[in-house]
Amino acid sequence: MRRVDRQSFNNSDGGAAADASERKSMAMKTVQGGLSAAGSRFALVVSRFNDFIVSRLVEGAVDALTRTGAEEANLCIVKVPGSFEIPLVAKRLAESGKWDAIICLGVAIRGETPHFDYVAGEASKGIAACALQTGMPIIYGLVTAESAEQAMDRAGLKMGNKGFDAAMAAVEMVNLLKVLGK
Ligand code: INI
Repeated sequence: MRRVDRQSFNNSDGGAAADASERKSMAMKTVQGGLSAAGSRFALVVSRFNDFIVSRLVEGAVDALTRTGAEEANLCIVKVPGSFEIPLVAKRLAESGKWDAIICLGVAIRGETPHFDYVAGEASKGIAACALQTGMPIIYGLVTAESAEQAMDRAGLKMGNKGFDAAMAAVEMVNLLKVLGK
């Protein structure tokens, strides 16, 4: 594979630089997590607010986990009142040492409330902070949408299922962190 990067492009000795670049890219290692969930343990933190849409995210997430080999006995759904409560519970679960990844699922709809921005913003910041503080894969599976219709599209209708995607990210991250080690 020939990689033409900015350095080789700017070098007057274009051919030699390109060859050097090629050698470098052949020696370069790519590290990524595999997609087997066998033997891994996942907790799903699930908001009850907008349950009629969030339940579809849960279905998508469980589908992804079981398709990739997770055993149902290694899955646990923990329900919280709303997305705002997700980070605290995700942190508690992460610190318990019982799980390999935490998958956070919720739906915030702008049209429904003026405090959408606070709920969505705090939940997002909290989930990110929680992952960094605990060093665990704490996966962001929140749908933020302008309307219920748009949220439904992202929960299994026109635009895939964000719950499925979040679970796949969780599986990949568990395996990536294993490869990277401590
Ligand atoms: N919770 C959500 O999960 N989604 C929302 O859209 C939402 N809005 O917009 O109000 C929402 N509010 C509840 C919030 O998460 C807390 O449960 C509540 O404020 C109690 O702390």
